[in-house]
Amino acid sequence: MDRITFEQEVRHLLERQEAFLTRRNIRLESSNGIYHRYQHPILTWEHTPIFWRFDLNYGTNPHLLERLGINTVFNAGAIEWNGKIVLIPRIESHDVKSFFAVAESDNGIDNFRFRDYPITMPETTDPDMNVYDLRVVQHEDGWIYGTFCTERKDESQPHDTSAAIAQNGIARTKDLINWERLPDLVSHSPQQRNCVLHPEFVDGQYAFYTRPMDGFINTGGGGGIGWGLCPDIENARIDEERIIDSKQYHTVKEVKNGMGPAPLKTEYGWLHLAHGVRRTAAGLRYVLYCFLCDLHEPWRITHQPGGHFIAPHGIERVGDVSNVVFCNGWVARENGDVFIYYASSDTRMHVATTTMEKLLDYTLNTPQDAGRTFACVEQRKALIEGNMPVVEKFRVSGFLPG
Ligand code: M1P
Repeated sequence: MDRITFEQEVRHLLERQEAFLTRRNIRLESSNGIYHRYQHPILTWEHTPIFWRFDLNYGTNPHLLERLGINTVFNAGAIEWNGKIVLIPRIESHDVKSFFAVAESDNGIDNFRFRDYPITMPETTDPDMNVYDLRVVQHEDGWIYGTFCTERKDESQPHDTSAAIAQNGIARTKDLINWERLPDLVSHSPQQRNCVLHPEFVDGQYAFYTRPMDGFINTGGGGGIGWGLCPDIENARIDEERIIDSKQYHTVKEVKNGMGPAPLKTEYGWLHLAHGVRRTAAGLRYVLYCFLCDLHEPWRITHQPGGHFIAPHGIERVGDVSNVVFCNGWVARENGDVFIYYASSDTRMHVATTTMEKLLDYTLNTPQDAGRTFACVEQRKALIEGNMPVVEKFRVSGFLPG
């Protein structure tokens, strides 16, 4: 390619991306009345800047080849910051290392744009092999915290090249630009993932939702969402960890579960979004579910609707790890809107929108999992029975066939 063609090609790349980044997202009709999905994913590898991937200098890249590819953009932390919606996703390069970067949008629905540089996340004295799934929490101590998974080789199994140890990394910032890395969370569990900092002090201490695990993939006997207090965030240590939401046979969280984003404070209690995992013949299936905890005893669940809140749908079912939805970021706005940022199949980010009023109605009034088929049929029959007078009216008026 000669220099003039090279420059035209660069311009073409940038123009094409600009058109893609500025396209509008369309709200889809809701199928359940609870939330709306949107036509397009909000973040994908194609949203990452061209200058993160290509060397744009003719002298060193005359064929305009991509030098450092991006594979996927998913599992984003979220926060409303200076009037914008800020997402911090897990960005996975072709080399399968993940990193964090800030993407911002004015409306939280479309036109998300990455800042020029990724986040420089400092290391501890024990360098991370990989970091991912950041939860962003504005804590009442005045800091914004990021808690994330840090993964390192399991040196006790030198011959198993996939043996890894997951622990919870902690960093904090005041401006979402400069991050101070704190020592990793210490707990009695050999592995930790999906740890989330509670936004307020509890009994004067920091409080964490945890997910103790025996192995890197399998949670083993201690599976479930845990809770523990920690007096010092600068040397975070949980001595007593108790399970507050256990995995359970023949439910959406049969194999494992994990906390999603930090809970939202409401007048009825702390509202949570978590993921539950079930084993199927096609592999693991990840769905999202909600529950509410007591305002003054945030470790005590008061309401838990049965079944899933969001499950993979359509194109969401397919990706690098198919049949997965995962959420570690949501934003409750002052006007009552709630934006739920969820990823599908470890590949891309989506938004679903609802209101706090609807979310609370869903969580407070959706029946619990009745436990077994007979009881579930009774539960459904009660719903149908209550509806029959309405159905009859539609039948009499000819709107429904008799
Ligand atoms: O691949 C699905 C998810 O698997 C892990 O989540 P969990 O620890 O709950 O099984 C994480 O690697 C997560 O990033 C990923 O989306």
